[in-house]
Amino acid sequence: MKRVLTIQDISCLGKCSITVALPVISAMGVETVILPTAVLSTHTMFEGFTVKDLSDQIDPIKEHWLKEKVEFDAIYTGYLGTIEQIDQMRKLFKDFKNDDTLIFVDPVMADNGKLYPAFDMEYVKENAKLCADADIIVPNITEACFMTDMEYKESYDEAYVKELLARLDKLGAKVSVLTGVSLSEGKTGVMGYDSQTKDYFVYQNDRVDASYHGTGDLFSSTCVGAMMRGKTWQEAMQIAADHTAHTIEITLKNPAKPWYGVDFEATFPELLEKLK
Ligand code: PXL
Repeated sequence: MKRVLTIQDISCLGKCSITVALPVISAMGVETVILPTAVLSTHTMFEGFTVKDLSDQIDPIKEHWLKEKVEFDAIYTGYLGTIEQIDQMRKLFKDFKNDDTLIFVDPVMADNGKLYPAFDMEYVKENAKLCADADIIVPNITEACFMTDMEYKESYDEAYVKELLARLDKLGAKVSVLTGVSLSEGKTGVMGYDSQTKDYFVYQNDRVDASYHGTGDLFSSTCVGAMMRGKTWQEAMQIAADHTAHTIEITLKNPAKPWYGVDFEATFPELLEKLK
C-alpha cells in the first residue's frame, strides 16, 4: 500500500484541508499520514475562528519520523499558515524526497480574485518559491495570478490561460495545472502543462453554478489518491475534476443547503468506482 504524507491545517469544523484529505485518500486505499500545521475552530470563511499555530511541532515530529526511517510515496501540501512553515516544507521535502517521491503542492491561499484573510504578498512570494520544489502544482487562477504577477480576469480566453501556464512553468515545477479553468460557456475544469514533454492537457466538464469551500482540497486529495493508485497525472486530474463536479451536484440536492463545505461523505462509492 502506498503511503502519503499530507501537510495542512486542521479546521475542526468546515470540511476542508485535513478533514477532507485524510478520509478521501484513505478511502482510496492509500495510507495517509498527517502533519497538521495549525488547529482552527473552523475554516477562515467563518467569523471569529480561533487559531493555534503548530509550527513548533513540525520539526520534532519530522525528526522522530526520520529516526524511525519512515518513507513516503508522496508528500502533499495544502493550506499552510505562515512563511516560516513554507520554509519548513522546503527542508522537509529535502529530508524525505527520494527518486520516486511525488511532491504535490497545492498553494492554497486565495480564490475569486482575493487572498484568504490570513495572507499577504510576502506569503504569496514564498509559496511561489515552494512551487520550484514540486513535481505538480495545482493553483486556481487567482493563486496563479498572484504568484506570477498577472492580472486576474473573470472572463478570459485560451491564450490567457496559456500565458498563465507559461508563467507558472517558470516557477519551476515539473507539471503545472490550473484549476477552475473555463474555456467555453457552461464548462469548467483544468488545464495543465508538462515542462518535460511540453504537452498541454485540457479537461472540461459541465459547470455547476455553485461555489463551496473545500472543493479545491477534494480535487487535490482525489488527484493524489488516484496517482498513488497508478493513474497518470492526466487521468488523475480527469477523475478528480469529475468527482469534484459530481460531489457539488449532490451537495446542491441536499435540502439542508450546506454552505461551508460539500457532502463528500456521500460520494465515496462513485469515487471508488472511478478507480477501477
Ligand atoms: O479549503 C481551503 C482552506 C483550508 N484551510 C483553511 C481555510 C481554507 C479556505 O478558506 O480557511 C483554514
